Amino acid sequence: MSSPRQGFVLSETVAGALSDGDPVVALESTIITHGLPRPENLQAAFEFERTVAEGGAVPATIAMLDGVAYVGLDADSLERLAGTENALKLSARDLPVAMAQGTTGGTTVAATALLASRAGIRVFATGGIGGVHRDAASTFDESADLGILGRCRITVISGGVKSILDIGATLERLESLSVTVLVFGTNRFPAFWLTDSGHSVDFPVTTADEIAQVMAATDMLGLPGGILVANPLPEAAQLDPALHDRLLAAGLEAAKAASIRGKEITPFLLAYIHEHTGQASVAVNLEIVRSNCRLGAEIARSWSALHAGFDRAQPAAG
Ligand code: PSU
Ligand code: MN
Repeated sequence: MSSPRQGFVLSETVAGALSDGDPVVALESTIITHGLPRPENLQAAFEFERTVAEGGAVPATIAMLDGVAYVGLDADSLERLAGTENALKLSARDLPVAMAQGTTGGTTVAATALLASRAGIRVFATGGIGGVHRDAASTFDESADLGILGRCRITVISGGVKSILDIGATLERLESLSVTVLVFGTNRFPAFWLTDSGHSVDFPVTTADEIAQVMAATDMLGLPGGILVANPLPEAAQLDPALHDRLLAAGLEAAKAASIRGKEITPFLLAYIHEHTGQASVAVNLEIVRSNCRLGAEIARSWSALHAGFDRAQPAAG
């Protein structure tokens, strides 16, 4: 299977929006293949795209189909991906193998961020990002999401980091990698299902315009990496903390008992928690991603507006 030169196929809609300087928001697909139960996953994938569109930005779902990486998927492809039972979970380093072997899979935050930034997309909305696992001191298990965020100019809007991970260690690694971490509306870093992880950050931000200014300053300084925006749920919408703590402990035990390792750990724990909360954790999960899609669209609009301003301010420069 031959692949296009730049390593991905850009949809016409997304290409048009990018060349016009219109707002675009990238969306990942591991959440479709491994993060949500079927058949909610397809409905959710459509809904995330709709939410971005209603927010005034063009959605660009990114995934690998038969060895071709797509930036911007049409409805048929999205349906095929969501229905592919043995779809792979593809991090950045897996992309070249999938391309060579013609396989199909969902792209993780790392893989999506890489492809999006190569395509010129600056804003990416997701659920939770990967991070440092709780036993990383002995297993070295740290998601490639962190390293890629340290190297790609992209702003990722997330619900923070799930408590299945070591959140404190994840924040430390983001600091080491010079990833700017912002929390929307507060300085309390969220733990995805929970509004407050118990960790705080130095920089709360309150508007999308402010985030776009941070992006512009990142460019001016030549910082190589990205920005992580954590967008906490309001307390009334979070998962019941007592239920959360119980399930987390049981899920971690179950993973250990089943000797789950490496890239299987995150999907295993997510499935375990989804299964054992009935619909409660799935509903919270969906609300988080919707909320991130809304904020992502807003940031993408601020970014476009700021850029239009730059272009007017420096018409013939260079
Ligand atoms: N965390 C979540 N939901 C997810 C994932 C992480 O709360 O769906 C997915 C994302 O695609 C993320 C990936 O990039 O898992 C991280 O996997 P790993 O820890 O194996 O790098
Ligand atoms: Mn891992």
